[in-house]
Amino acid sequence: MIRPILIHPDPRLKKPCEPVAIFDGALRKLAEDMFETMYDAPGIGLAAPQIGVMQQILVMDCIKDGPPRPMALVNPRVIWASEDLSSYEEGCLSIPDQYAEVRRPAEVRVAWQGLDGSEQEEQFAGLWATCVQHEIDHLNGKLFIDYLGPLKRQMITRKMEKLKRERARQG
Ligand code: K1U
Ligand code: ZN
Repeated sequence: MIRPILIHPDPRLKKPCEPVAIFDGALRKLAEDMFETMYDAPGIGLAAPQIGVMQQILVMDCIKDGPPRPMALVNPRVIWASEDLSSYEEGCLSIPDQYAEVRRPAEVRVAWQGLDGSEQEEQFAGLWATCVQHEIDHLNGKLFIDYLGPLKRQMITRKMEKLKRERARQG
C-alpha cells in the first residue's frame, strides 16, 4: 500500500522516533508499504516518520542500474564515521523539488536490526553512505535543510508552506 508522504513543515518530521521493540507481521507490513511508497515516489530512501510513523525504521535502495537491492534497517545507529567528508546535492521526498549540497562523512559503518530482529552491520560508501545518513537524520527529527544557513532554510520552508496551501486548496 502506498502511503502519503508528509511535507515539511510538519511537527512529526522534527521529532525523534521510538526504538522498535516488537518484530512481528505488522513491522514487515510497514516495511513493505515503505518500499512501495519509496519506489513509487520515486526515491532512493524513506524513513518511517515521513509517512507519520514515529518508529526507528528506514528503507533504501541506491542501485540506479542493475538488480535492485532493497534494504530495511530497524533501530540503525552509526558506529563509525570517516574523517574525510564528501559533498552531495541532496533532495528529500518531504521537501519536493528542492536540492542543496550537504557535506557528510564519506563512509560510515552502521549497525541495525533486520525485520526479524537479527543484528546486522555494514560499511557504506558513496551514495549509500549519503542516503543512510540522511535517513538516520530523519529518525532523529533532522532534515537536510538543517545543515543550511538560516536564510536558505527559511526560503525553502516558505516555498513548502506555499506548496502545502496550494495542495490543500486543490483537495
Ligand atoms: O529521505 C528521503 O526523503 C528520500 C531521498 C533520499 C536521498 C536523496 C539524495 C541524497 C540523500 C538522500 C530521495 O530519495 S530524494 C529523490 C532522489 O534522490 C532520487 C529519485 C529518483 C531517482 C534517483 C534519485
Ligand atoms: Zn528526506
